[in-house]
Amino acid sequence: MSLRLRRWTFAALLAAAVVPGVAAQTQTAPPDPEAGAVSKKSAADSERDRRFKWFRDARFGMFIHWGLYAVPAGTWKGKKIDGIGEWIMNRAKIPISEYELLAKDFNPVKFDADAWVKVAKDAGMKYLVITSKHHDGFAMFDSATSRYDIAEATPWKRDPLKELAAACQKAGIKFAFYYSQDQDWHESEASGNEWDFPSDREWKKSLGRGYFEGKVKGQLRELLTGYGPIGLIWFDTPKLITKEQSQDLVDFVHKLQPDCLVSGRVGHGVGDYDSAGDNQISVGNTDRDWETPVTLNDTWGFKSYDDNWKTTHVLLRQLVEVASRNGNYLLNVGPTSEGIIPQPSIDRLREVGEWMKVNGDAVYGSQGTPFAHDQSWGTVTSKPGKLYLHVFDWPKNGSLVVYGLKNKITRASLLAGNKPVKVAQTRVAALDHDAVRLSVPAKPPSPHASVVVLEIEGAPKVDASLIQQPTGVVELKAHQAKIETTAAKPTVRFDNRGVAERWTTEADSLKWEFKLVEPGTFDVVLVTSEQKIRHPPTADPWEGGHKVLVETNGQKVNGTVEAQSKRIPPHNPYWPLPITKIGQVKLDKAGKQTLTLKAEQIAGKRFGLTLVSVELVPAKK
Ligand code: FHN
Repeated sequence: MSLRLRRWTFAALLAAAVVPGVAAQTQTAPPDPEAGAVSKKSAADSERDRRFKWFRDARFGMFIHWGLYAVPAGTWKGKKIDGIGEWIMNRAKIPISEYELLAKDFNPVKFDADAWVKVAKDAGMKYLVITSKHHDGFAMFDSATSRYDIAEATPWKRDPLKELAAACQKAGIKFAFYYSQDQDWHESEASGNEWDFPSDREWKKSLGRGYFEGKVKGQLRELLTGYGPIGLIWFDTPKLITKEQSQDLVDFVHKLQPDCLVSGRVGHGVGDYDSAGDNQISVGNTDRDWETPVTLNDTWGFKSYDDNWKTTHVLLRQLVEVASRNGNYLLNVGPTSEGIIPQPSIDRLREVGEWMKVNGDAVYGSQGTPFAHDQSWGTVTSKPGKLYLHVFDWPKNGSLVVYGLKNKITRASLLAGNKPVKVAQTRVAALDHDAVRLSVPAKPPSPHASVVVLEIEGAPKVDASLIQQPTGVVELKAHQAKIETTAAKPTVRFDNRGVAERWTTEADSLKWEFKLVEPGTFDVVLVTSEQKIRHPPTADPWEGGHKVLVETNGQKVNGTVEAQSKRIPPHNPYWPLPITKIGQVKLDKAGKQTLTLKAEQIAGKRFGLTLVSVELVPAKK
């Protein structure tokens, strides 16, 4: 049996299976650029385009996790508590009666809504999503539904969400709410609190009616009627919620504010758009809108001792990678209980904003890359008539090369300063191979990503093959393979990163077709993935020892998967990638080639073989 997962559909197929709360996606074929026919949009598509316009234009938003958890800030009774800061109540099993007392110490006298919104605006963010109620059940607004709220239970007595709504309105930033609909550790009819409400609740097959109809809908009604137009409701962690309840919430939100979008984490695939896993940059390119939430350090809610800040370089890489895959990047800050956004966050956001001021055209309202393969130097976004090359590794020899573009380029320039760049296009008809060579200055305009704009004639036409890159490397990503199996169905599936996981049987294999430009001798390198880094770390995040067989061009290479070295991908730093070189192959003819990877013996069956890609790397002479 063979199952071809096309690039634009595979994440769609699998997202729902692997990420809690990710919406299932409808499968529709993308327009065929070669066909030349302009398909008529259905009324539903046009309506969706209208509702999503601001979201697609924005591409970049600010997430804010702010709540009572900012008071203990990761430390409970003198002990540092592992994990993300806003989970302290759960991790330390703090009884409700004790946790409630934190409200007395929550006095954010330094809070300034305009100042927070300015930080977002200066960073180039176009929307802001704040926790109106997180899993701890505490409402960060003046709620008439529950007295467990900031205006009644704290000495501060203000409603910061009212102030933020007004500040966003003034600044032209879309305002939105996070709302934890399922976990509410303050309520017995919700999910999550097994320490106050003992876990013998076998009967609990859904969110309790009193909680759902009372607190959840009551508070959502307040949020959707008292704070002006709301861009979206960011639901989270669907667990107990039934499909009917998820749909009920979607309808409830749309009834109160028809244009308000609903995040996929409302559950059961009924949200308006998809959500990738936390800190997970999806391969995207589905026909659904999607977003990924990312932390600036490792926590969402403030933790006084979490100093593992991502660099500006990594943040920009993530932002651009997400845009290049048609997604939105929602970057989180966790303010202190005094109401201050930590300075390291502000510093990085300012630098991101400086880059966006110059290069924002390549991100706002952009669409993803038309290419099937990644570029060795960075990534690509597009707009009608334009391709934006985001170059993270600026060429040292002054020549930036792009393979596979068939359109005529009418002009090439650096986005910074609109300086023209010399361009040469060549074509080898026998190989159906097109190359663009750009003569770029020695010094990159940006220390992070320098953007080269290609103005092209017509809609992008690209070679759909996986082409060997100008560096000589052939990169065959797991999700770009055809899965073959001798079993009734394969066990292998792909996570949001496009990584093959659950490869636990010898029945499955992966097969790629690719285009070789420069024949030669190549090292065969397997790039595998550890499980996501957790705090505290999981005991054994990776399994090796699998015996594999690679077949290409009539040659066979056997090997064992080992962690000979590790890579940390800049855009997905929570997943270290163990690397194994298993041998060499000689490919002596340019043109179409195939490569098959078989698992001859899977050693560990917990995770199995977790494959990112097979690479053919020119062997050193
Ligand atoms: O449990 C939450 C977590 O605290 C945080 O809010 C993140 C943000 O995406 N969502 C949940 C975990 O996925």
